[in-house]
Formats: sequence, C-alpha cells, structure tokens
Amino acid sequence: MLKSEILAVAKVHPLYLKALKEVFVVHDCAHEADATCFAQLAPRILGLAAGGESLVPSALLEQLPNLKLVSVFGVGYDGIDVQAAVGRGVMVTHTPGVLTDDVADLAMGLMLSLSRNIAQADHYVRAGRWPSGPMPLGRKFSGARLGIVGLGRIGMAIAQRALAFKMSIAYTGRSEKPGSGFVFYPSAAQLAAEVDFLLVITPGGQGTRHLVNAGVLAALGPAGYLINVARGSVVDEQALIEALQSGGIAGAALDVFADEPNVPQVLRDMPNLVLTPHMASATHQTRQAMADLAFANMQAVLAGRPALTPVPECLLGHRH
Ligand code: NAP
Ligand code: 8YV
Repeated sequence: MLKSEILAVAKVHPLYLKALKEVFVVHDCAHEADATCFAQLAPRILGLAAGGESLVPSALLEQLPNLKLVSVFGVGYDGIDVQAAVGRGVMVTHTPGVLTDDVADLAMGLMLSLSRNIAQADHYVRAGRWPSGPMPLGRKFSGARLGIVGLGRIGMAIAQRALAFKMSIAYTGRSEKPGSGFVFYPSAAQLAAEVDFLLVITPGGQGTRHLVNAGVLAALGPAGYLINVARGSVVDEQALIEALQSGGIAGAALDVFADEPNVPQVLRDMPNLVLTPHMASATHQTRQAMADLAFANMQAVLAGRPALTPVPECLLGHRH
C-alpha cells in the first residue's frame, strides 16, 4: 500500500519526526524549496507536521488542496491560521495536558531562582567570589503574593504548586473561574497592583498581544517580578526592558521572547533576570509524550478516525 505523504513545515522534534517517518513519507520543509517542485508535490500532501512556534499561514493552506490536518507538537498553536484551516475543513490538533506538569514545574523553578538568586549564586561560587564576602540577600518566596495571567490547565497547575509554598493566589483571564477559590481581577493591571510575582501563561496570538504592557509593569511596581512562560508576544518586550532598566520592576524570568531564538543583548546583560531558551516542556519524558500524541493525531485523522486532541476551534467547525 502506498504511504501517505506529509509535509514537516519546520524543524519538528526528532522524536515526532522518527515516528512519522516509520509510517509516512515525510517531506522536510519542501514548501521552502523550489516552487515548481512543490506545486507538483502539493496535491499529494495530506498532513502537516508542525511545532508550537511554527507558522502555517492561509497562503500555505491554499496550496494544499487535499490537506486533512495540521498536527502540532505543542499546546500553543498561535502560528497556525486556524480560521483558514477550519474554513477549508482542515483539522488542527495540538498536545494539551501532557506537558502541563513540566511547564508548571519550570515556572516554579524560575520564580524560586529569581527570588533567591540561584543562577547568580552559581556564577558567584564558580567565579571564586565567595571568599570575598556574602551575596546580596534574596527575596522571601514562601508566603508571597502570586498573580496568574491565564488560569487554564498550566495556570491551575502552577497555582496548585504555589499553594504548597503558602502563597496567596489571584488571577486574571478571559473569564472568571468561580470554583477556583482564587481572587479574580478583571484586568492584568489590576492584578499586577496586588501581587509580588506576576506570572503569564496565556496563549499567544493577536488576542493576547502586549497584554502585559508599560501600564501593567508600572502597576507591578519596583518590588514586583514578572515571569513569562507563555509566548514572547504577550509581553511588550521594549516596555519590559525600560521597566527593568529604570527599576520600575525588581526583575524578570523569561522562557519566551519576542524574536526567538534571538534575545536582545540588553536583556542578556542585565543582572536581575533569569533567562531560559523556551524549554518549559523540554524533558525526555514529556517530549516523548508530546511526540506520541502528535503522531497519534496524525495517524488517526489520516486513517479516517476522529482526532484525539483537536484545538477548541475545530471541535465545532470540522467537516471530516
Ligand atoms: P489553556 O488551558 O487553554 O489556558 C489558557 C488560559 O489563558 C485560559 O485560562 C484562558 O482563559 C486564558 N486566555 C486565553 N486568551 C486570553 C486573553 N485574550 N486574555 C486573557 N486570558 C486569556 O492552555 P494551557 O495548556 O494552560 O497553555 C497555555 C499556553 O502556555 C499555551 O497556549 C502556550 O502559549 C504556553 N506554553 C508555553 C510553553 C513553554 O515552553 N514556555 C509550554 C507549553 C505552553 P479561558 O479559560 O477563559 O479560556
Ligand atoms: C514547545 C510550547 O517547546 O507547547 C507549547 O506551546 O511552547 C512548548 O511546549 C514547543 O511547542 C515545541 O514545538
């Protein structure tokens, strides 16, 4: 039997690629190569394999008349034109849930590192500076006030962990979660004014672009810390740089950036920052679980079965 053909639109994770290659013919980024060759290949492409940061614009979808699905290795899918996909009857799937614990764990690690200067302390000892005196004092973490921007799957997992640190928890988001037991604020600025740590964990895309802006950072204030594990687009990076430079906020921990993998030199030079390379779900166990789920979605839909984890927009609009 002929193998189905799929297009990997970016450098997809090796575990996902390996599983795909065992069953399908995979064309690696063929859409970026010669346009004539791609035009010949395009009608045979039935699936797109993508990562959480991949771009799938409507212009690409339009070139693929027989496309059935886009299977994203990641929970975020802000680079996919989902409305265009829905309009063409193309399913979009992602990998919710399997990475929730890892992202929440890293968020806690970032907050601890930020407040207790763990990254700086490591450099301090390695550089032989300990004999010359103690490090500056940190900020007590247990019992502090945490504000979560986006109390979804991951936001809730972070809240559960924060309770063990005796933190008080408040949140903002599109909708109030009356059952959560946490205090809701209708805007990010109102939330920021009431917390010590403001943690961002919404989806990216136009709906959340620069949700954390200069006004929100001013409300967070000189003793406040910002943590972003969502998408770089959710924070106005220039406003953040200005707030850090002026002492407008105390510090920040960032796993995501506006122009990944490029991080502005000014951020890399600042001492009151913890920077990680978009690695919140990057453990062996979770990457395998993500690859298994992304592959299972691809296999199911191409075999004519329902998708396991469609994005919410596709729960309603799907025609296959
Ligand atoms: P989720 O369960 O869908 O939660 C998203 C939350 O954000 C929901 O509470 C949602 O509110 C809220 N939200 C959505 N749009 C908003 C808006 N315009 N303004 C305010 N709040 C808004 O998703 P999740 O599984 O927790 O993942 C969240 C995001 O984390 C992903 O989309 C991705 O961008 C990011 N992420 C990053 C990494 C990393 O490696 N750094 C890893 C995984 C995920 P409602 O409840 O009202 O819908
Ligand atoms: C991944 C993520 O690193 O799931 C997401 O939305 O941002 C991360 O888990 C990324 O998607 C890998 O492609």
